[in-house]
Amino acid sequence: MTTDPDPLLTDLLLTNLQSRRDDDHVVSLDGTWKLILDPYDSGLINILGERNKTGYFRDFKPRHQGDRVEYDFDTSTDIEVPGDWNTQHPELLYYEGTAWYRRLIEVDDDHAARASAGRSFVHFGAANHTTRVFLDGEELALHEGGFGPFTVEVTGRLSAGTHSLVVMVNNRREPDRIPAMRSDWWNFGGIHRSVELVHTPATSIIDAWLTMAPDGCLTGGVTVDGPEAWALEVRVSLGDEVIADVANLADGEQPIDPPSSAALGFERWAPGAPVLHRATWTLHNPDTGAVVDEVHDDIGLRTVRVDGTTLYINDVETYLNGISIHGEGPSGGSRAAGEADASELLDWAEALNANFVRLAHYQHDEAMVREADRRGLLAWGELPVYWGIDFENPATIANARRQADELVVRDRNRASMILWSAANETLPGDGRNSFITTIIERFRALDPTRLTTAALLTLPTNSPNTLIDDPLGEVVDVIGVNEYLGWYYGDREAIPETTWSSTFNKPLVFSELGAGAKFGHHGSDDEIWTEEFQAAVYRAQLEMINRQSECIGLSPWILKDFRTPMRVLPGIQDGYNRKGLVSEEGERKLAFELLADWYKEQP
Ligand code: GCB
Repeated sequence: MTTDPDPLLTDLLLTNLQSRRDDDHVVSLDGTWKLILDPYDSGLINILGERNKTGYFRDFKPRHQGDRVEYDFDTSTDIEVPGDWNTQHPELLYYEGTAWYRRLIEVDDDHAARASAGRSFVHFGAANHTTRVFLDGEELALHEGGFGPFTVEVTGRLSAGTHSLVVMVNNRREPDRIPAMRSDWWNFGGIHRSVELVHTPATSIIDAWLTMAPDGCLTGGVTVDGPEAWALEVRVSLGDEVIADVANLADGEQPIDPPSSAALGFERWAPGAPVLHRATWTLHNPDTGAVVDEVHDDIGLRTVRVDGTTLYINDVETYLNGISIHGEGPSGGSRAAGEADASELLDWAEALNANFVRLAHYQHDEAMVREADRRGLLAWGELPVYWGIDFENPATIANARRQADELVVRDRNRASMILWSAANETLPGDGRNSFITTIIERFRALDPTRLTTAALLTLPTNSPNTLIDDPLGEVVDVIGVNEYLGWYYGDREAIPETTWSSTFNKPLVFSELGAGAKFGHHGSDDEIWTEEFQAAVYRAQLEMINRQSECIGLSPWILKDFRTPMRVLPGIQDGYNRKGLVSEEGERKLAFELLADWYKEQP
């Protein structure tokens, strides 16, 4: 099925928001919003299938007695943003469909004057899955994808007074979406990350990035937009040093290519030893010296590369002692959001002595990657290209590409981020191969400095010696191996003797392995669902992994038990995948200490 893309489909993304927050140019729209559920989409479409003229997006009030308005945001349910709707109202736990959010924005005279002096944007950290944004009844943007950030321009629309921001969010599973019909995690709906109103000058820096290439040189880019762009330049500084001046700003993104000596005096960022330097991009008029706009970011400098089957960070051979993490908060089984959740999840990763986190299976909250930068943890970022994707559908490919852009453009200033993952457990085939190759090429075009990967569904063949020959191995830089020896297949006793290699002379990461255990459930290590059983699988796996010469690390499945409708075994799963090393409330299972000890012993 091919349809023309909706003209309101947005690909605008304003980055470096932290800088604008520091400078007081951001107004948070988080807090209590109003919510109307709409399983039949009747707030958008009337019975003739046309756009509903009195739809919920109009946020109508009856004007006279007898005026028929069949909804009222003011007296509807409250909902907190950021947050999923499923865990805020018990009756919405399984709700999949449309919900309408409304937030009134009060603009005073000062605020209106400030807005009219430049540009204004509403920035969404993420909303799952398809979002339509309306301001004062007018539709401004459509966004597809449940985990990527997006920005909607509202310049000229914020006069003094009260404005109605209405957001239609739909999380129905559809065959052409990403993810599609099935995933082993909860389909949390709603505006689950922060919403902010951002003010910038009329000509402003839309995106600015700087990172270290594998050869130790700095590289990056800057995008300026606005009527004065042609007359301006961007000065790029690192700490107190000017490292580049960038002109030709009217022509879209411009590269930043400082001389190779530019990075010399700066201490490197390394796993376990994070050092961040302030980078500043100053948009100015080179004739008058007037500063028009400025953004900054705290950036770590490190190199990452592979040579054959070895991974090097700052030219030091590095082993990834990792753990996979879902974007679910540390307690309460709801969608994770913000710094507090990121901090607690990464505390657990550090308690495990991990130096690496696989942020599975979709784009996590930006707070996670920023926190990983501050702590010196390496990270893997991933797209929700998961089971059952419609690989042949051009609209689905276009959507995946946009999601790739959102992930890379948001996170390419982060030293922690070393691997862009295009997919998880996809079945080989021409359509799949070409789809994922397109995504990998997109990653490389946007950011040639990092490595690419995909977690492959790797069933052991020719056991005990598995040879990985999935054609995707040719495309990626690092091969992710999801294997569940001792759980979904294979005898636990045989695990230590198993070998894994590929035909590609590339590093392997054991991106998933594990076993289910209910916290507090004890017994013999042959008794399924006990902590002892899970620990025994880990023991055998670690013995096996120790012997794999092509392996550069592992990210077992998974840090914490997480909600999923696929796991229904009463008394054991109760709606949770139990492969966590900690329970959904953070209680540590035996395998946690076992892995923590093993990581401590690693060089
Ligand atoms: C996998 C998937 C992951 C599942 C896990 C499991 O291979 O990548 O999303 O949750 O297995 O527990 O079965």
